[in-house]
Amino acid sequence: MNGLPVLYSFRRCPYAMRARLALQSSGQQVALREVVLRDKPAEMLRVSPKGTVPVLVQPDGAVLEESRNIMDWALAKNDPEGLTEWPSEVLDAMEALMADFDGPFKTALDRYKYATRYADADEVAERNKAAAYLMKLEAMLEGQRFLFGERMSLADMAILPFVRQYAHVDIGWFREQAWPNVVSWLDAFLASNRFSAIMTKYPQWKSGEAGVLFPECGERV
Ligand SMILES: N[C@@H](CCC(=O)N[C@@H](CS)C(=O)NCC(=O)O)C(=O)O
Repeated sequence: MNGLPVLYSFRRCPYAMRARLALQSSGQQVALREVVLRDKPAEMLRVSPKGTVPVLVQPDGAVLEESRNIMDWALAKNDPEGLTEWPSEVLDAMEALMADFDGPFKTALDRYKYATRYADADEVAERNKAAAYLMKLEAMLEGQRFLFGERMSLADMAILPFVRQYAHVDIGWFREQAWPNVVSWLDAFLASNRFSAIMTKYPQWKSGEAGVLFPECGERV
């Protein structure tokens, strides 16, 4: 495991999920250290004091502490699925879409999911704010399997874990809404080998341990 980048990760975190999805697609192996958010390892906080996961530490000590940067780093090394290989105008549209989901969609999602933590949050209003972004995806998915065509893109990979989080706040309600394309897109992702390969359960990493080799076989599944 020596010489491999280290990834501090948390299984259920959507940001860590998308980092693992990109690493798994690229076949870039890391030593994964499973973090418990209420008990973050001192080793992680030393290199990334802001204390969020995922964090990737390269063998030369360089630190990536934003999930999008970890995705971009892995896919720049190797992108066998062509997740980033699209015409420049499509790549621009993907960036704009990912910014919407990382920004106002995620803000509304947090205030919907954790409404009790925000004194002024109206759960239904926040749910509706986020829903407007899902209606945009619904239109994009009309007649095609993925957001930008018949194959997965960086944007699908970056956004799906957050749509999963939204859906699971109230899955019954989510399934009844007028977005059948979004439901099918999410269901196909949740049923995929790709998803199960990044959702393996690992015990909490303890200082001095090597970490777990991820992805397990270094190949895309
Ligand atoms: N902008 C960061 C956000 C990462 C983030 O907020 N992760 C959450 C977990 S899903 C976290 O670590 N929160 C810190 C905490 O809960 O203590 C990224 O893209 O990596």
